[in-house]
Amino acid sequence: MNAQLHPLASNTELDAFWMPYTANRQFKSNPRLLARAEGMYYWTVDGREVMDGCAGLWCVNAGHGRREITEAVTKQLSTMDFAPSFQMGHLIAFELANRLAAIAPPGLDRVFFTNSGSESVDTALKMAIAYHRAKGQGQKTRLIGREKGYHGVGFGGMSVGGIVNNRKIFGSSMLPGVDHMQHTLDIGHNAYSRGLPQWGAHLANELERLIGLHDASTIAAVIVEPIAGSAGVILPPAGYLKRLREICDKNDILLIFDEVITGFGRVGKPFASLAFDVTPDLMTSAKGLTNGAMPMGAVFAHRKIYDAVMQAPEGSIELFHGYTYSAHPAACAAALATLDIYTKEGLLTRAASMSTEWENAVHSLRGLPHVIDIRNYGLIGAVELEPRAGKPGARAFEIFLKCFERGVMVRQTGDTIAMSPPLIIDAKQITRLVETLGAVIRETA
Ligand code: PXG
Repeated sequence: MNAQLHPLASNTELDAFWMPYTANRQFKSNPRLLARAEGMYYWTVDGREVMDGCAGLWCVNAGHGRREITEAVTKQLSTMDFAPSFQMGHLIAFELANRLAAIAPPGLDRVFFTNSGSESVDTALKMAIAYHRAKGQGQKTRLIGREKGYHGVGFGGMSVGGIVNNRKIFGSSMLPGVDHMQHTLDIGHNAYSRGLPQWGAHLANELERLIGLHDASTIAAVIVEPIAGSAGVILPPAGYLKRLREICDKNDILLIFDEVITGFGRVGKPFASLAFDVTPDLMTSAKGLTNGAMPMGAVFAHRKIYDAVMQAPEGSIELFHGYTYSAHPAACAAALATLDIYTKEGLLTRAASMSTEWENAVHSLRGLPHVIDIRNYGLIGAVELEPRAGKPGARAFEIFLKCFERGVMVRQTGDTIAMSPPLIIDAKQITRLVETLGAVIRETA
């Protein structure tokens, strides 16, 4: 299962780079090195074409190598490379915030810039706490996440997250005052659901149990991914998110949607909140915001949150929070060019028109050896495999490696293979992606 190597790789010293979320030793003994990207494809250092079935890491929604973005960033860097956003401003940051507010879910028209999804999450959690304090409810600080949730790797995001491998070694360093609802993956009831599963809206009532335990007066916010990505594509049962919204409203608890992967067209609307018709109070984003071309995140806050925090004394800094690179000019330029492409090419809604074709393709893998569930929504698909006895994740990892050798890039997480192609994918490319995965599954013991 050796992915083909370029002679360059063996000359390259690979030890110094401690790679993120990577089996470093496995990788360095057999590296998969990418060198170039265009449209739907990567090319490896040895010139092999690999179809991108993951939009990089769920971020390159308009496909690779978009000249408009390169040109906008280049122009911005040569005009003004950096400008502070602390007590200073530059115009395209305001322009970008306005453009984002215009496509945001209703009311979420105040935008705070970060550099990643993890920073967006920690920012949103802090905003929730700051909001209640500004309203004279400083005791509302507790945060509720969900099992199998992924909210990045900051201490806040890790604490509200619910993926055990991300948490267990950091044990007692988690934020205090965090609790978790149960997740919504139930293969017993919902295997092979097409789109949203019909069973499980009642799982949202778990929030009432936690309110019963902690009391609403101690809880600031609930954070969930509308569709969980990292844990292997977990969909909200029909009606589940609405029910969460109702319970939050009844108890003056803020609802945060982490839309880092679902934002910017992945589910057929600009945001999952719009697709599911449930409006959160805070919404995190990153990834597709710049088509992955520059690191950038954004938190969308409901105006009521901004207005409450703005009650601070005149002339004082209202929220003691921000990043050196918040609203970095080059990132703003990339985001503006990206939004232009999304608008011009209809990419924020294209996943809706491709979703039936995508759904049929992904579900055609049903019945293959070891496949136990298939899930899809928008241009997201996942195939769940039965784990090998005593070796969780091994089968899916082998499938990931073989797919890469055969020229398609998919993502493996646990025993799930996830796909989230660039939103420009066409019917023939869908067929090639899914058929390659199918052939590899068929021949993997
Ligand atoms: N929230 C969510 C919902 C995410 O999916 C983050 C926060 C953190 O974003 P940053 O930019 O700090 O990495 C994420 C990141 C995968 C995969 O294949 C998913 C992510 C990252 C890498 C791989 O599922 N999500």
